[in-house]
Amino acid sequence: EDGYDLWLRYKPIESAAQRQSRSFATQIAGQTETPTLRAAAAELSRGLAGMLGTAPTVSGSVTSDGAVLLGTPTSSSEIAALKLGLDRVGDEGYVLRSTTVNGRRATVVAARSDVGVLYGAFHLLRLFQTRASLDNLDVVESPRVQFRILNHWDNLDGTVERGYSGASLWDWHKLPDYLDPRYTDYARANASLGINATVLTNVNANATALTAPYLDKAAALAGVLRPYGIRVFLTARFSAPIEIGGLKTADPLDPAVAAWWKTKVAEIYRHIPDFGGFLVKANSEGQPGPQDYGRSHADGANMLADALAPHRGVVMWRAFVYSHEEPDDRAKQAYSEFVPLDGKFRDNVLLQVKNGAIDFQPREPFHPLFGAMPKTPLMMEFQITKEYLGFATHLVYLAPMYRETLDADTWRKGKGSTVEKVVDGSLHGYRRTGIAGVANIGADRNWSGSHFDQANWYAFGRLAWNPSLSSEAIAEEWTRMTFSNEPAVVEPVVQMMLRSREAAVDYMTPLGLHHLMGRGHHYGPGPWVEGGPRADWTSVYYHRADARGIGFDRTATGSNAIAQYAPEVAAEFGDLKRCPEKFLLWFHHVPWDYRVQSRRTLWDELVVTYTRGVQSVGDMRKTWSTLTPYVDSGRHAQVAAFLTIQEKEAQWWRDASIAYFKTFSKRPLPKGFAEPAHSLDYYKALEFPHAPGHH
Ligand code: BDP
Repeated sequence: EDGYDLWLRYKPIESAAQRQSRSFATQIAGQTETPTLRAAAAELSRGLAGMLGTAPTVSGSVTSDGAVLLGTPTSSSEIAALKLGLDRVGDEGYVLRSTTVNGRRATVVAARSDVGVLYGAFHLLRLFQTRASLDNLDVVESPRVQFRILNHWDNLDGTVERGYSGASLWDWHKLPDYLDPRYTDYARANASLGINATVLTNVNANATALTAPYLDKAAALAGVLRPYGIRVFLTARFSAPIEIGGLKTADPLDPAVAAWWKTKVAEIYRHIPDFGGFLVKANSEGQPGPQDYGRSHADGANMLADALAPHRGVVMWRAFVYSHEEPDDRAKQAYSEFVPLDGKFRDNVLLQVKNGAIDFQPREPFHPLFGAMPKTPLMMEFQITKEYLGFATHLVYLAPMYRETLDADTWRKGKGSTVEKVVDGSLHGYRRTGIAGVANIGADRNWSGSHFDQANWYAFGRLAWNPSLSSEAIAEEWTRMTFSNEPAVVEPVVQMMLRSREAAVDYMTPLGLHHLMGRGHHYGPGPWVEGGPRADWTSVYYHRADARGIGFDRTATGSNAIAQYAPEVAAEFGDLKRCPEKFLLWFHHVPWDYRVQSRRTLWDELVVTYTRGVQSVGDMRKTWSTLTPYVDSGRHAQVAAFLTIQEKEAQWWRDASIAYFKTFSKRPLPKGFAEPAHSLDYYKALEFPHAPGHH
């Protein structure tokens, strides 16, 4: 196996259990005349045939015991007659119910909409795939979040910004005439998770994507994705009116500019009638934006929102901003710029906020914007591609990281005001909600660059549908579907996955350290990085190590970034004694001899933690090596090889970091801990020869 089939492998169920499973899927019943219902029936056929060894018969209505009846009250009078109370599942939800139809035992997959039926079909398949009970089903599901959207950072030339899985999936050259079958498999995989939207193009946008030939290509893709409930979005380069419109300005308050966008948007909708809208990165890292004309982010977003409103499109405006002038603390900038704009955005604007205030680090405290803009729908932006987490060769399961942010308490409306409630809209009563994930999908056979990185795509999708799911439950589902239902596999693999993120934090950036990676490509350790165009693109800016200690003082004696949190949170983070140790050096500059919870000195604790990270990877490698009998050799070998790379590089991170920070701490390593294998100069001189994903 090469991983192409993802979690939709549909391998035969062990023979002992197959007969039992078959009795729940003798027949696929229902009228499936729309493209989406056809896709649902086709997926059921394919999945059940694979797992049961024989394809169920197909019938317009239920005629045998063990039928699966699928449809909506419109497509099926049998479903209409069942009175399933479908109103409660909304436009995308579904019901799975064991019942009797025409005197026959049946499992019903029903929804108000076709796409709900499709999602329900995938859920039913998942029950088969994970060997869950199929008796007495009474499942009622609906998504908690409205826009469950992937952000592809894909360029029109086929490269992918921060993508580690080969070239872009979109073959712009052959579109619109050739529709690679992979597009359909991509749609199936996303629909299996309930992902309902995708941004095809990079946030560092190219206006060419909005020209007629490219709109034809995007429309062709939209045509493939539509039956699977996926709407297409594009990134809008703010200066497009100049670059492709021949205007002299892109000033959002200039009537000619607004008119240009209105016309352009109307043209897009002629190509793609259900176009979702724009994702915009403006006035950030050199991208053009409204501030170039002395206008605010709200002026820019609202102008685009007005163009999209007649077509029911939305703007996802990113809050990841930082200006040309260096701020005293980059972590503070988004909050400072956007909080004053709360309530100033049109109805069809969502503000897309990264989970933390710096940039997708292995660990960041939650972004202070969450909870601070009650009148503006804030959507979450997670990164699925592992830009700062060892690319595709390091095994890091990201659900625990996503969970950590969603579970964080903003305290904005008292205890329990979690980020999860901000994002699902319940805390502030947002009318629109969304979760975006920066995709890790590329043209590699296994889609994500490694087998375990598929789990991060999977976990993102499952959490976008239901942001309360546990990391463990998601890992278990995924492992069962991707590798095996054998307890000898499920248990150790889930444990490995659950520990993996903490392991990476330990060997890369323990105790709240951040932004210490190699310059530019962001691979490997670079705590010594300094100089260059901006201080906040260096490592020394973030760790601030000196003879006294290490860490970024963000309390009142420093940048006072803690003041951007609710008083209860600020009090906790700002107090050296109360600050969670995992964020210690994020918020405090701490003396080397400070005693942490373990009673070790900070310096000793750092060394211990780096070392533990390396050991954890060694443990993962050993665990994986015991699974040879259970996992096909192709996938087993690749994971094993990648774990070997990861262990070597975890050691590199540890040794290089210790060699460097030692020059400040000037303290010996604790007893029994090995000195770095090489000198600091050796590590500094290492050049990472070729890093994908950085253009
Ligand atoms: C950073 C990436 C950069 C992206 C930027 C963004 O290094 O490539 O363009 O974020 O989110 O993480 O816009």
